Amino acid sequence: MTQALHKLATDILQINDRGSYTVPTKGLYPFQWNWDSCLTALGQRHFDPARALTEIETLFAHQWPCGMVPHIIFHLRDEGYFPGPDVWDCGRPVPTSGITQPPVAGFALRRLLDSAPDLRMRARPLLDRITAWHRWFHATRDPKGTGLVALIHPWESGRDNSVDWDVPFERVPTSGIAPYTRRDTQHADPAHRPTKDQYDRYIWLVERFRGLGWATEKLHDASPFQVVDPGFNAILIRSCLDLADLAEDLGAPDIAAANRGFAHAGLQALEHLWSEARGQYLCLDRTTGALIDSPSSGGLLPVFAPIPQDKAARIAATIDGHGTQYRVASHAPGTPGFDAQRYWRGPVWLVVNYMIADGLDRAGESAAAIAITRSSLDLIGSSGFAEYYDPLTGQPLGGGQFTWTAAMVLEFLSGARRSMGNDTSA
Ligand code: 9WN
Repeated sequence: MTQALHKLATDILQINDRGSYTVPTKGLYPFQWNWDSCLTALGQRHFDPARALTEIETLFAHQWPCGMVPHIIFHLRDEGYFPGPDVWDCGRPVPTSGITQPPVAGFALRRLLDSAPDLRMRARPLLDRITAWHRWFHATRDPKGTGLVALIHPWESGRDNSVDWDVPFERVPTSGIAPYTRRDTQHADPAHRPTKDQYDRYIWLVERFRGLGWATEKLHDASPFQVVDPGFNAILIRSCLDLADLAEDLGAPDIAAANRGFAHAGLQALEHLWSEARGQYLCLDRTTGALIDSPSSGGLLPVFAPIPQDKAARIAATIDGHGTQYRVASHAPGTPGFDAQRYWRGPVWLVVNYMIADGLDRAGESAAAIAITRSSLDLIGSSGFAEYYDPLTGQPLGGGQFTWTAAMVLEFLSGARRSMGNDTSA
């Protein structure tokens, strides 16, 4: 079983490999996505570490001069995706989008180099580039210096249509946008994708930012959507800490100090987002200053960063409390807005499982980490390498032959062998 999964996962990574970057899946997502690529590198490291490093290098070759790393790089033209490069119109030599995604690069680079130390010198320039991205976040997305950065578009979170965004999204208009044709609903079941109303608002925001010439220093204040996502910030904090460790090893104390400073401020501020009632963290609507009482996986992800031990234990209990056949549901079952099949409003995503399990393991919650690992591998065994899954039934949903799902399987298999005494062959 283990060997068969390993082979299937490796095949998917190779099928979706376009030479120097990997597409998330054929058809639905024909370009390079930011956090997909970084997590994909973790899968590639198991059979070709040098290729894994190329994946991250290619992404950073398209970093903007201001430090922002775009969420999509449109390497080749493909009419199969909307919104394409003409809608974004960012004026880059190779077209990109103009917003960003969860900054998991620092974490991924460190994990890659831990298993491939011979690549460290080649990877050295990435330390400066990733640090420039972290600086950009704090300069442009935390203008008042709170310690936490805000998203200005739901796509930045990577959890596009989470229930978390429903209230702040009401402030984004739907009128006045250019007519458009969605492509995603031609590749995947519309009942499992975001709604038309949500797409109208996604596009309104893109047009607003485009109207400001993509001057990234202006966009935060100009956006009617400003949300502090605890999961996104935890990923940034973890990446800062991992990058700081790498920088120390490679003799770059200034890079280490800058990243530790960001992480320290972030960890302190994150505690203000804790909800004792929910047993998890919550998003903050920066426009109103109110916490958003929506129990989604974004509030469980902070365990990926070194949060206090008692909070990690509560997060493990909260996940147990979901009571779903497969973990981790992207929104707490039985609470308002939960939809077992609609994208980020309920389904299980293996990348999120991986980061939560990794954090729980580091926090000493190894039983909870193993439960997630086992559940993830069971899901793949029964439902294949889908984009996401129904947490109640395991039904595969969205795109198939999905790259980051395959990458996470390789990671789970290697971690499972370590933490479960090699008993995953059953
Ligand atoms: C918009 C590629 C991406 C992931 C996101 C996921 C989805 C895009 C879309 O696909 O978002 O960025 O068009 O639906 O939500 O997390 O990076 O796999």
